[in-house]
Amino acid sequence: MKTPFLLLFLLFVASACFREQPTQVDGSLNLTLYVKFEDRFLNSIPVTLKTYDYNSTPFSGVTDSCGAVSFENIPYAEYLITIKSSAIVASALDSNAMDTVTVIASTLITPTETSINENIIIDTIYTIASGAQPGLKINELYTVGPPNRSYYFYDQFIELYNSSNDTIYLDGMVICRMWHMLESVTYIFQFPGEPLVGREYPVPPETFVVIAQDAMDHTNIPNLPLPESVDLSHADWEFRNSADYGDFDNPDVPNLDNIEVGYSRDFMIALTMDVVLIADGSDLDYLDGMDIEAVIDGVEYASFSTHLKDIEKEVDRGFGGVGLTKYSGQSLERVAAGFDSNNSSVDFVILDHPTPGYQHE
Ligand SMILES: [Ca+2]
Ligand SMILES: [Ca+2]
Ligand SMILES: [Ca+2]
Ligand SMILES: [Ca+2]
Repeated sequence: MKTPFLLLFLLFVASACFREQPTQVDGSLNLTLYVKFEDRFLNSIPVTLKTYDYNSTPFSGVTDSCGAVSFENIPYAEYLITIKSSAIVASALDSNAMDTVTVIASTLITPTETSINENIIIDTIYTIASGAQPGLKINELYTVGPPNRSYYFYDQFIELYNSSNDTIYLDGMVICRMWHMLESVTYIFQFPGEPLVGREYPVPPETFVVIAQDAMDHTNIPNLPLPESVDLSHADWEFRNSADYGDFDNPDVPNLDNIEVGYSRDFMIALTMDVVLIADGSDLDYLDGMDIEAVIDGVEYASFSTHLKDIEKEVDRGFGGVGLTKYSGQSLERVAAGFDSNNSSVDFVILDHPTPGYQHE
């Protein structure tokens, strides 16, 4: 029964030959690529080369023990280099240990006449951890509450940032507080709209999105002076559990609602240790955890350096927030807007004050 597939394949090859791309090449190229992650060369990594200049099948190779892969006598052309592979890399948390993470790269290599010999290219491809590519990021987590003696932390907010060049749509996305690893979701609140296809709630490139626990002016609570809190009355969104009639609802600020059956409280995260995820809404079956394929970004934070991780290293290789202090008004923000190496130990800094809707200087 293989014949139909073979026929289809031959038809495909035949039709591909009728396209207008040239099949004669203008010369050849010897290309050597070194593949690195951070400061380490990676061996045994599959590398794929594809050119759109010629009608040719992709080339593939695997890096050797020096982290190099060579392609000889390939057509002289521009190539798209792609890598997606698991790799053994230095641990983000223990300098004596190694971790397995998925590394990715997608880079164009263009032969230029400025090369010493234009037919020989030697270059280095820098891979990044999967999850570190530009996109929608959890940019700031303000969790600890303002200075106060009333255990007030209802001014918590999460700030997102679109670090990509494309508009991203929040429709149907979910924000989760995790308990331990992807298998255990503590809370799951969802943006309105249809996941993956909805186009109602755009986030243009380089835009911040503030999601308040309660979208009110927390500096102006009756009989509770909180001058160092934040005015979130103009937040972009607020968490609002429609099963909790006591949960404040600012009519001018749209809501993310709880979707967990039987849960009737607000979206609250722990002050100094937790994991927060944003996911694309393709996995709403929270009882068996969250599919890693659905995760857009995840951040772990903990106030003490000996903390053991509560989320997979594929989501976050480290954790931010060492030194966070309850009821101090501190906030945790990426070092630069959207900066993400998938290692919150280096991606985040503690600020003295939160910065809802903007990046600290
Ligand atoms: Ca709320
Ligand atoms: Ca509202
Ligand atoms: Ca990330
Ligand atoms: Ca901010």
